[in-house]
Amino acid sequence: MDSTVLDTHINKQLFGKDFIWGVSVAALQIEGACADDGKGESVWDVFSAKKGKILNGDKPTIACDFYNQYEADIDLISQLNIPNFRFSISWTRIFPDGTGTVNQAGIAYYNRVIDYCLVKGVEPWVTIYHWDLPQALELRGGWVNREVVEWFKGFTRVCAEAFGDRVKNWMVMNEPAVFTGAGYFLGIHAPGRTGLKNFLPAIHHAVLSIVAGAKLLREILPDAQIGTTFSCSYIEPYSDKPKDIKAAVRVDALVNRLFIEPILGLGYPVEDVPVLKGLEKYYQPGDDENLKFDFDFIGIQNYTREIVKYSFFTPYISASLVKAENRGVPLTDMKWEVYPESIYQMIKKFSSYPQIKNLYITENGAAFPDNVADGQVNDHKRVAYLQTYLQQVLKAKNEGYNVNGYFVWTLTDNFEWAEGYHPRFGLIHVDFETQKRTIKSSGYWYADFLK
Ligand code: GCO
Repeated sequence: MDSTVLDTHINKQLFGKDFIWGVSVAALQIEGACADDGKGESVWDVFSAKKGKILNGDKPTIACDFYNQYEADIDLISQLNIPNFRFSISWTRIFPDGTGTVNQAGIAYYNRVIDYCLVKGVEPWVTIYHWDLPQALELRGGWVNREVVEWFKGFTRVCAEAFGDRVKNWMVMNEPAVFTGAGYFLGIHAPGRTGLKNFLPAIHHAVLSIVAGAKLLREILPDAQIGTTFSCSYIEPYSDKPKDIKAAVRVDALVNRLFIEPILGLGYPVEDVPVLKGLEKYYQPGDDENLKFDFDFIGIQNYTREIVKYSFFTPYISASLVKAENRGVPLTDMKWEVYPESIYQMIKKFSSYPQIKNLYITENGAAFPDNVADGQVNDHKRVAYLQTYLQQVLKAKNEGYNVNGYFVWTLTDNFEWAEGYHPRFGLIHVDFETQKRTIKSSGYWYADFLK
């Protein structure tokens, strides 16, 4: 990376006064209180209780105890001058069994969170689904069962009707590629299923649900801003060899195009990933219309890039990733390459779809091994990461690409899915024994930047 870029000043004004600044979290990763006040079990509660699934046997049972400490944490958001807070709704707090009877204590809890945000001048941005499917629904087939579309609509309707008078910004679903890929193909995330017979129907039912949820939100809340969020990584071939270049095209289709393209009316990227032809089996008449929605915004979430090479032995896509740890590049604690240009390339890529009206970066951030010393956490690597990625966002914006907001992942250190509590992504350090919060240097930096 060009070191002169590091020296250039970066300030909020350069992004314009309408640019949206925020911070993102997800219910399962922070709330804890996993069986309190009538909450039902999610697939993550069940998956994390199984041996060997989560690093160090960690569980989301207590997490950051946000359920009980939300006021203090929202105070911290306001203290850090962060105007927008993106969080998700736990499906099993609202419907302990996924469908059927509404748990009023769950509604009351999110009302308290939303109301407290508004008292503190923090705008709530709600993600309806961030991966914590009710276990009762998983037992009925989960994302593999087409009925999930109706279950999801039921959940969406209750959220819209309960919170829509105060919540103006909605994201239907978080990163479908990750919960279907890791949860229904690789089996490394909840519910731990594997193979195409789970993966393909989960993909199709996720797209149908995103669109059905969005249509319902628009119907119930015609003035709301409606979006949905996707993970994306800049994909580059390992060499100039045609085999590597083609392998990179396939991985790019799977990682970056699989969900956005049907939603924009372009269909699944079947030409580049022929195994996706198997999706046809799950189609029903009229589905083409039910795969499309005209979103007000698309959230993209970028952390890194991947280098791809041809691999004879990898089934379905004949491609493999060249691990960042073997490439001698700077790494985060997730062993992801620090590569700021990735976010620029992803903004460019998603901006190139004329159907997308507005892009926000709904997640970007990094895990580093942070320690508290003398009451301080000097996480200069995270500060540099955020600054250099933001410079690339600014570059894209200045070149006329359609990016209008940025949310840091994440507020506090939290439960990082299969990696447990080990990777620390927060602007605020959490001592998980005592629940003590310590604002890191990056938190102070963001506060100063946003002042
Ligand atoms: C995701 C999720 C977050 C993660 C974050 C870091 O993007 O995977 O939205 O829940 O914690 O991305 O891996």
